[in-house]
Amino acid sequence: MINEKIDVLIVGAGPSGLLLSQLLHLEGIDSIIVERSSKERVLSRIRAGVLERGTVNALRDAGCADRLDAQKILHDGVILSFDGEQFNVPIKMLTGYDVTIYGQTEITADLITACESRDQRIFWSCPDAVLADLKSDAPSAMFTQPDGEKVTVHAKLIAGCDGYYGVSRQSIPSKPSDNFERVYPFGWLGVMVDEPPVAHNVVYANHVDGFALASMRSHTRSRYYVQTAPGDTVEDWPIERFWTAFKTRLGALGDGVKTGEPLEMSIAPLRSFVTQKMQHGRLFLAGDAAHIVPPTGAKGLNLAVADVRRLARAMSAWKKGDSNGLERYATEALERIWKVERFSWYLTSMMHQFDEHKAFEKKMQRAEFDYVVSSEAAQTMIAENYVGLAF
Ligand code: FAS
Ligand code: PHB
Repeated sequence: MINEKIDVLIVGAGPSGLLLSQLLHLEGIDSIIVERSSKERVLSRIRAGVLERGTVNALRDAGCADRLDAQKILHDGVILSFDGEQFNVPIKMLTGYDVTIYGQTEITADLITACESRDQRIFWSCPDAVLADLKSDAPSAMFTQPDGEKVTVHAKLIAGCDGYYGVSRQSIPSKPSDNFERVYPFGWLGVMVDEPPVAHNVVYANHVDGFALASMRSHTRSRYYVQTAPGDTVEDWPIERFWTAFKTRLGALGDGVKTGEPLEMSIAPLRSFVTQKMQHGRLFLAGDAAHIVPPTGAKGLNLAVADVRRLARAMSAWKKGDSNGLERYATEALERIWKVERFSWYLTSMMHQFDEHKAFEKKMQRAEFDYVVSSEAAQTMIAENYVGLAF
């Protein structure tokens, strides 16, 4: 039993929960984190790699960006490829901003290091958290520690940072009309390999065989993806099949791909999802707990950080007696969330092969690419979304 009533209970020790605890600590707000998985499992996850300016600034504000600033790679453009024809969108020339390459895995490690340096209380490997009394002024969470000890934490506020499959959103009464979802008829098979990246910028490629993405983690470690059919598993994709598909879908650029044995291979499903119910009583959702974007456009992690910055600011004001930010949190967060959902849906729709598409839809995809190539206005729309809308 945790006898004292803490300020904030955070559910989930992914980037959202860890960053929130760090930002709250800097404001003198005490929190406890409960995490379903072990620390090792959390640290082993491979996910995002492209950071918007707002995300980098948030990590700097949190005092967790030293390794990022030492190791980062800056990109001044992003390459769109259509049936082997490439176009580099000059994002820095059009917006004045770069994007930063630095893996989410590293961000998680940096945030956990910061938590441990200040003895942040994190209950790892507690998969059964139950939230209660969310509409009261003393909401609580009950969970069981690995040694079997039952723990009850009473808090003044609860932050649901536990991702799409977490308990927090499930604890909010909602109607079907509160939630919006599009499940895409394909997945992404991701490969990490210790070989130099094929291009100096990230490449999004639409090819008649399917989508491919060429990214990186450093100048010697590449992160590559190909679109896969619904129901495909990693077992359906021996590495030789992956390399053949990846090189083909990149067109002439594919000739320069340095192949190798994968450090990791995994398939992620693609969906767009938003719940309008980001708040219920003293529970506030942030990150993937509230929304999911297809990874085309590299927005998932960045959108989560935007929520966390907004929620941390609102909780800091609440601590000083001003609850307006918390009352407006969901409304203001959703305004930006929908714009980011739009961009992720737009790039996913433009750059993937859809079985249901007929000749007309395929022509529309190609026309969109040709319009971007011919129009600085269209390039600027892509650029300002890719570097990150202000928050
Ligand atoms: P997360 O899902 O990262 O973290 C939630 C945490 O809560 C996890 O540690 C989980 O174990 C924990 N949790 C869950 N249920 C719980 C419970 N009941 N009790 C306690 N803890 C609980 N984004 C990109 O921009 N680019 C990408 O390439 C990309 N690839 C992705 C691949 C995969 C497989 C997934 C799932 C997501 C990917 N994303 C990508 C999106 C991803 O980066 C998220 O946006 C980011 O992890 C969001 O962070 P969190 O909101 O912290 O959610
Ligand atoms: C990555 O580097 O993992 C990455 C880059 C861009 C995306 C998605 C993932 O859109």
